[in-house]
Amino acid sequence: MRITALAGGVGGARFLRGLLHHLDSRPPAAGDGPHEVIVIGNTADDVTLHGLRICPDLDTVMYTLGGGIHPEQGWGRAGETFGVAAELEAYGAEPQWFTLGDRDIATHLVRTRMLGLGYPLSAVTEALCARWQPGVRLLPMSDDPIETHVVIDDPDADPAPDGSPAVKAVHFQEWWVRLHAAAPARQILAVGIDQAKPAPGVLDAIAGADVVVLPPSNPVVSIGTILAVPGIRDAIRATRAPVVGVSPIIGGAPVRGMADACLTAIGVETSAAAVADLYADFLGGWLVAPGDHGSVMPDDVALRAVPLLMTDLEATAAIAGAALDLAQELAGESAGR
Ligand code: FO1
Repeated sequence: MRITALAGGVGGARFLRGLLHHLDSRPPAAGDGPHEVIVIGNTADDVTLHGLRICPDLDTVMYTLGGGIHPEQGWGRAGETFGVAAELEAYGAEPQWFTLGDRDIATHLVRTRMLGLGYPLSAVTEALCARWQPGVRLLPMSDDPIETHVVIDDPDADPAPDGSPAVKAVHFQEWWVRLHAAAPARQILAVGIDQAKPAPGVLDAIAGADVVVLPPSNPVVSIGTILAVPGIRDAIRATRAPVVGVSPIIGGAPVRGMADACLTAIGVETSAAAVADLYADFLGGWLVAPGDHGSVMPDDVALRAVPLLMTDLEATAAIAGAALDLAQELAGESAGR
């Protein structure tokens, strides 16, 4: 089975780990080759700090599936040391609010050097994954620079002449990590996305998929951003593959992260149904938690209620299995039509 998944950071990576574990126990259909998973990763969280290009969502998928992730954090490396970070602090090198571990820095040094030599991000990611062997093909959504920036009130500046509060734009990482998404986002902008193209292989991965899966990643700054790369949403709407998603919201709250702050910023209710609505133009099936089964869903989206807490590998594998089962039902129906 060829599965293409759109993934953001921690939640997406954890889901993918469960998906691979589930596929280990799901023999390919007769005549099919081995299962193949292609991951289209969000790159708009990317940031340049201390002269290094950092790709948090790509690294979280690579480390999680490659066995190097810090398991509790869901980002950065296991067994980290912070010698370089301590030295940077001693120099007063800003910013101090984004902690880079020594092992993680090696990833950013290799990436920054290759980008500087002219390699596209997709080639850099392939090179880094050659070491980590994540068991999936990890594609950046685009090789072009895209960065999420957040417009927030600027308490230090005078109000505008019309009296409206002064605002400023900060990089998503500053809003997310330093401000804990506590400053209300007046706007969330993916800077550069209109000029961006899907990375090589991305559109083919969508068109050639047997199943397209949306893990429970942030619907605004992860999945939403991937969908906003010109050409990607159209490809998902056009693919013959059933598209099945897993709600990142359980009972009106995000399982982790701060998807609620992001949804509020775009005027969307924090609910499983409201997120499904964001994908209504292509979504075939939607997994929600048992308590959310009653909520009104967009038309012709097949709903399944399953426990959605990714408490451990087996629980996550069961969610992934339910998503694939739903996709096969949908494929069977459309084949039947
Ligand atoms: N998140 C934090 O809350 N604090 C940090 O200091 C931090 C450092 C960091 C370094 C590398 C990296 O790949 C991720 C890091 N993150 C940190 C997480 C990051 O902000 C998020 O994983 C994503 O951007 C959101 O999905």
